[in-house]
Amino acid sequence: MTATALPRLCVVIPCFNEAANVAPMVARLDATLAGIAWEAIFVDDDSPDGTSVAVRAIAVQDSRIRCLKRIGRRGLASACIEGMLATSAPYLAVIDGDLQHDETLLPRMLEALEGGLAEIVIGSRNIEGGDKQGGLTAARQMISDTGAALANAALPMRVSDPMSGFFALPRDLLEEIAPRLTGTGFKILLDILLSAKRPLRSLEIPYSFRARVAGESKLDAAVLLEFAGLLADKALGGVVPLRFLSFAAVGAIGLLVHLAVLGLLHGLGGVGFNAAQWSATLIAMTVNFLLNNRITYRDRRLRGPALLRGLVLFYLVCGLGAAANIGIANLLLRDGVLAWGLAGAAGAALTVVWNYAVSATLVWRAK
Ligand SMILES: Nc1nc2c(ncn2[C@@H]2O[C@H](COP(=O)(O)OP(=O)(O)O)[C@@H](O)[C@H]2O)c(=O)[nH]1
Ligand SMILES: [Mg+2]
Repeated sequence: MTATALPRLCVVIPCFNEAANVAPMVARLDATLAGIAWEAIFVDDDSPDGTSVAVRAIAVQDSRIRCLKRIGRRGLASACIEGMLATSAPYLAVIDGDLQHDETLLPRMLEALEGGLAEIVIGSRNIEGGDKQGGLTAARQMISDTGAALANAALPMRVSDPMSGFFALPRDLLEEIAPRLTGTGFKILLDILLSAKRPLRSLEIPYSFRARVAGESKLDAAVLLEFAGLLADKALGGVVPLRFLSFAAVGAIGLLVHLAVLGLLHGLGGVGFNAAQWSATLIAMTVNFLLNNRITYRDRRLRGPALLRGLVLFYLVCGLGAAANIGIANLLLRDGVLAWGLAGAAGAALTVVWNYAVSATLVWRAK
């Protein structure tokens, strides 16, 4: 067997339920990258529509096409990172697998990197010549604009489209930054720019975001929350786990729900305090569970029978947590260690940590 030369460019294509877009994507890459040694890695999170089957059907005849299939995992950012780390090509590009990005930019991106014009080249919808209207609804556009403004406040350099999912960089640079990446959520480019520890020399090339033809978008309002989480994580130097922040924020919402229900039932409705307290606790725990399931653990989201099982477990975990909260607060108070306010706060803080640690391992265990 003879060895073949290493490709210059590896195109990393995150995809989830994009089976219908795989063959057209390969055909477009083949056309636009003629004359360049390239390979493509489709990173598929075990899509139910058989995306990986579609990739492998092409891969058996074309060794430039590879499939990185992850089981029991979800996440755009981590898919991109793992794809980028799975190649030895000197230059990397990331592009969506839904044909919304303009792949004809790739040769220019590679040229700019090879020519040393920039350390990172970004496909941008927000500069002159770019068109952001094409594939975005008004609401998505607003999220994107708000995000870009917030991101620029946190970044050491100006980037007009820091939320872009279409960019290219040398592998060396990615490997240098990789250990510091947060790797959760959707904003892989922003993660890279924030983790670089120095302003990267960037070049933005305008393009028009195309409308989706096949498949559907996986982004929703939770993305903005996730984005806030990414900024918080970077601001805190990655010491406090993001999930914990999200869990604690959901807990704070639960507390408000609890007080509101208690006020409604006991204060306004004249329901006895104990009954009102029990109802408020149950409702707040249920709201907490559903929010955590949707936001904090969206990548391990429970559905169907598992959702019910999880809810019951969550009641148990929180019930124990509440008992411990009262016990600890009483102890601290009895021994005169702390004043009642501080004793209560210490009890509550321990409860959040307990609830977080135990529900992460029992209710939403990683598969
Ligand atoms: N591997 C992987 N790919 C994903 C995941 N979520 C989204 N994608 C892919 O990331 C790209 C961008 O996602 P999309 O939903 O189109 O985002 P939008 O274009 O901003 O609406 C698409 O190619 C998706 O198939 C995921 O959890 N895992
Ligand atoms: Mg898309």
